[in-house]
Amino acid sequence: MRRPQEKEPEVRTTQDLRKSLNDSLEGDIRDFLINEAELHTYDDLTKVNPVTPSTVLKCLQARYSAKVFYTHAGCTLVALNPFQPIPHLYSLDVMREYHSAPQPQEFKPHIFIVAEEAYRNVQGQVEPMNQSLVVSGESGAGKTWTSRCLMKYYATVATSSQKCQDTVEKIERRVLDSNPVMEAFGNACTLRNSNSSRFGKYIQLQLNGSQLLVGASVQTYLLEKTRVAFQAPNERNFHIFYQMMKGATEKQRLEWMLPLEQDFAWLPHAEKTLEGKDCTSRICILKHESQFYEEFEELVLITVLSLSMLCAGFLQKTAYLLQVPLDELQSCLTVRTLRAGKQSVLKPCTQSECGVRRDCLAKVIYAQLFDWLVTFINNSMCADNPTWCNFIGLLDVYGFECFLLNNLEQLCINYANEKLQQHFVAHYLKAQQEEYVTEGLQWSFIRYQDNQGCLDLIEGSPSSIFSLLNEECRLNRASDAKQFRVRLQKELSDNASISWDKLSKEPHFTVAHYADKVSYQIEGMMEKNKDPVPPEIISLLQKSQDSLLHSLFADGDRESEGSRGHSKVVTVVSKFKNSLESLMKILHSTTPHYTRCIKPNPDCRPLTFKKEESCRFIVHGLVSESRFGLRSGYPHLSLTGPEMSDQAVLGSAVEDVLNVVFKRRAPNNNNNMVHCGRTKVFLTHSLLEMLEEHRNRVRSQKAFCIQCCWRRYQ
Ligand code: AD9
Ligand code: MG
Repeated sequence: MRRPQEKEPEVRTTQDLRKSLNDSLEGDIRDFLINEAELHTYDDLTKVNPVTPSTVLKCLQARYSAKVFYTHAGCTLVALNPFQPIPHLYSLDVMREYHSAPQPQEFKPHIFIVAEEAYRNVQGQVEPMNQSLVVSGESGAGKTWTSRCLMKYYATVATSSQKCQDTVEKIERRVLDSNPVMEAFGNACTLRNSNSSRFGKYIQLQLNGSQLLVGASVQTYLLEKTRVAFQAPNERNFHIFYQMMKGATEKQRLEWMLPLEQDFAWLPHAEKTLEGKDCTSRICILKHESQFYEEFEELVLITVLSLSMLCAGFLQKTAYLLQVPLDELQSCLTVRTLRAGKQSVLKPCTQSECGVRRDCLAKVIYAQLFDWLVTFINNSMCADNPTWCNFIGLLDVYGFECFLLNNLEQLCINYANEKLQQHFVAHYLKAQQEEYVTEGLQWSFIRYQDNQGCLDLIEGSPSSIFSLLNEECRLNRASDAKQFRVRLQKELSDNASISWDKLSKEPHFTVAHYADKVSYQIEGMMEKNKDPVPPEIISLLQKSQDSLLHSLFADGDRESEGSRGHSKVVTVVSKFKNSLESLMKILHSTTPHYTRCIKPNPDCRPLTFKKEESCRFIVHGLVSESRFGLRSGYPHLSLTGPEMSDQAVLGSAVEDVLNVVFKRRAPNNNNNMVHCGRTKVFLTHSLLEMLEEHRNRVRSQKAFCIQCCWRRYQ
């Protein structure tokens, strides 16, 4: 709050000022600059001053070099991926230490602080409150790893009761077991991550009145089933295929008619290992560690092997393994039935149509299998309703994606991330905004990016990308990418979040997401949204002699092409939107805790920190979170007495106080360090820290003086 005519004061710690940071310095806060040599000691990014992308990045880099992987950013925890096992960081002893500490938040930043905070919150001071742990970050940043870590934490700390040790142990095992099984079926090696989750999941850990883990349930979101039949160059199919192929015994090989060294087109890059373990050892782990394994082995065999056979062109073997009549399998893949009123005409498929049908058979079996697996896992670990009263939910969805070519899968994934971002903004920023407005503060000093425009573009009504895609599907006409692009342009160009690259030859649209701009190709998008399943395929599978496979399709609830009336097409985006809306409802009804995982280098190299663009984007997000000290908003001093009618008077009083405290001059108000409201004075975390430090200094000086006097007196 320096007056304009005042002389520029001397900088106290000139030697600490680094030239490289000068550009990002604002006004006069140079006095309070961080010391770069000590950057790694900042365990909360809100304490870094000034908070700029450059200082935040430097701080994270310094901590990473010092092998410190967790940092607070106000209310968010930032987790840097070491890409290397750090066993001592997650040992049972460490878990117990955080769990038994009276104030775990005073310990070094750790994922266990977040875990423990949620665990304590569940019981609530007034009434129990369900909690959600939302783990976000780009692909390969460590979300799944972090979720596993959180599950282990609860499976350890929430099971200490002697009384029901047996049941608890069983549940704890089942909950932990669900991870390797679901990852085997739902994860795959991609360009970004060798164990990339190709589905989203929300696990609810159910706790009873004594806060013991008594069960769990899992909800999954949009499995990327197209991967079964198509893998981008240098990517792989789902892990389970390789694990079954490599892990089969000689006897099984014969029984399943499995060739020894067969190159399956659908199983590229079989030689790759996952986290240092090859597929043979992985399937062994799965067999030994998972109680589920035996129960679903049969199903796995049928589907996995038949799909592989199918792709290698062994129709006879496929029919045998699927236990369906060979001639019907053949005709279902090569002939389509056209219906005109009550009449039906058989029409041979072209070669490419046959390929599409084969892929469709594979996808529909795999998707049903995955759903069955999720139901199976839920049945085996979900507690009876009266037993549990609260839950802690762990959300691990696919991270924001931007490839060279992006299609419907990426649009859905990035849409999910937009929804989560909106939830974050709504939860933390809007609540604060309301308080500031009540206090009569100018909200403008908090700048944040509201992504409502982008969400309107994707899912809004009456016109949005989703609604137009759905309309195309309802019209049931041959999809034309160029025409669709024209429609998008006509109907949505008012929205600032959409644009088109005029030079691009392929029909596409570009969406400005909160994270980055992503270009989506339109070709194939409408077909993927329709996700048609020929009715012949469903009726074929219903005839399977295998009881499990038969049961998967018995009720015929999987809508097929033919069974759909034009008016009630359930498209991929409609289903996804609905499932996300239910997720958001759950999230809104719980207390959220955010962890942002950061991938420090694009190549997943151990202990390597590169300031790549991808990293920068996350850092920019963190800057806004940190800058505004979100732990509890701005720390504030509540004033007693009547409401201040004149905030200017209060402002100058605060200025005087700070001038006295800091002897020379207070930090400049233009730097947003102090804001005077009606009943409160809001300070930034950094100013608060300075005041605290000053108080400590004064106290120790006083103590020193007292000691001296005492000695002299003696
Ligand atoms: V994706 O959106 O599913 O593609 P995630 O889930 O964010 O992605 P994942 O958890 O799979 O990434 O982490 C990628 C790899 O980083 C893991 O396979 C581990 O090898 C590595 N990782 C992640 N976090 C840690 C950690 N805290 N300590 C050691 C880690 N290694
Ligand atoms: Mg993952």
